[in-house]
Amino acid sequence: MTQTSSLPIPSTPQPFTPQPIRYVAEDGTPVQDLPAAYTPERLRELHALMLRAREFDRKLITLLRQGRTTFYAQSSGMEATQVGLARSIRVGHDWVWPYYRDHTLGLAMGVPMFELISQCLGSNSDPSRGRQMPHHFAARKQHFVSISSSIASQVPPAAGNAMAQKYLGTDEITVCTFGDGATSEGDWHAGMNMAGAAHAPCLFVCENNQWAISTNLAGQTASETIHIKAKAYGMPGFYVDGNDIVAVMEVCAHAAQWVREGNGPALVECLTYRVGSHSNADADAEKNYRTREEVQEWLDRDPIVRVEKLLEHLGHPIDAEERARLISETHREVDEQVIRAEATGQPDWRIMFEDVYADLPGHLRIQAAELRAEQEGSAK
Ligand SMILES: Cc1ncc(C[n+]2csc(CCOP(=O)(O)OP(=O)(O)O)c2C)c(N)n1
Ligand SMILES: [Mg+2]
Repeated sequence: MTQTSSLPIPSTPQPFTPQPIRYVAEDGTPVQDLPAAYTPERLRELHALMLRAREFDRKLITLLRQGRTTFYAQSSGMEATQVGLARSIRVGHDWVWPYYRDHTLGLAMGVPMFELISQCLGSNSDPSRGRQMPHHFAARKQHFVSISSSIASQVPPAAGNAMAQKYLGTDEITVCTFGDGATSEGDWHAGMNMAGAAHAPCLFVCENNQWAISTNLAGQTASETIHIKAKAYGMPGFYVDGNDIVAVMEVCAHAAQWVREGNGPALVECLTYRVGSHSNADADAEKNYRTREEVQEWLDRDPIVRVEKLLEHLGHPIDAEERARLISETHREVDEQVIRAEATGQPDWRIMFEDVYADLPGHLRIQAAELRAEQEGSAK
C-alpha cells in the first residue's frame, strides 16, 4: 500500500453500488487505501497520458478552425475514463469496438499519433486513405476496430465478436464502448441481450458524459442510472466515478478479469462529463442547452487536476515547469505529425474504386470512367 493510514482497505469492486465507486476524492485525498501499484511514478505516467490527450484536443480544434480537417469530437473532461480503460485491458490481444469520442482511448492504447492525425486530415498516410469520415480511425495492431458514427451500431457486432471468442476458446475479451445516448438505441439492447444470453466475454463500458448532444440524461432514460440496466441482461453492472482514474482502472480491470474468466459479460458505467462542445457541429453548447454553472461544476472536478492533487497529497507534486513542458512537448508532437502527414499529399481519386472488389462491377467501372473524364477535363 502506498498509504499506511486508517483508510478502509479496498475490497473487490462490487456491482450495483448506489454511489459511484471512488478511490480519490475531488480534493485529491484517497478515500480508501490505494493499491500498491499506484506508485508516484505510475500516477505521473497516467497524468502525462491524460494531459497529452487534453492538449491533443486543443490542437485538433485549432486544425478544425483552420479548415485542415472537417470533423472532430473532443474528449476533454473524459480523460480518466478513457486512459483508465486503456490501462485495464490487454492491448493488441483483446478487441476494442469503440465509438467516435474514443481517440484518447486509442492514444493511450498506443495508436501512433501520426496515424490518428493522418486519418483526421485524410492524407495519403491515412491507413484508411481518406475513405472514412475524419476522426473515425481504426488501428490494426491495437485491435481497435473502425469507428462508426451510427450510434450503438458497434454493440451487436461486438457481442458477435465476443461469441466468436467464446466459440474459439481464446482468452481474449471484447471491449465495447458507447455513450449514455447510445443506451436508448435498439442496437444497444439487442447487443446487450445477445451477449447476456450467450454468456459472451464482452466488457461493455458506458462513457456516461451526461449529454447526448442537447439531450440530458433525464431526457434519455427514466432509469436512475445506466448500470442498473445490466440486471435485465443477466450481467453485473458496475458504477464508477469516471473522473477518478484509480477507480476506473480498478473497476475496469476487475470487470475485465471477471469476463476473461468465462463468467459472461459485464457492464461498467463511468460517470463523467463532456466539458466541451459535442463536436464542431455544436459550437455553443452553453448558449443553447446547458448552463455555464453546470459546466463550471464539472470543470471543478477535472480528472487531470485530481491526479495532480493526489500527487501533491502523496508528497510528489508535479511542478508548474514540468506541466508546461508536458504541454509544449505535445504541441510540438502534434505540429510535427501534421507537417509529416500533410507532406504525404492527398490520396488519388482512383483509390475510391480500390480495395473492395477483385473485379470492379459494371456500374462502378462506368462511374470510374466518368470521373476519369472529369478529372482529365479539369486538368486541361
Ligand atoms: C443512429 C443514430 N442516430 C442519431 C445520430 C446523431 N447523433 C450523433 S451523436 C449523438 C449523441 C450521442 O450521445 P452519446 O451516446 O451520449 O455520446 P456522446 O456524444 O455524448 O459521447 C446523436 C444523437 C447518429 N449519429 N446515429
Ligand atoms: Mg453522452
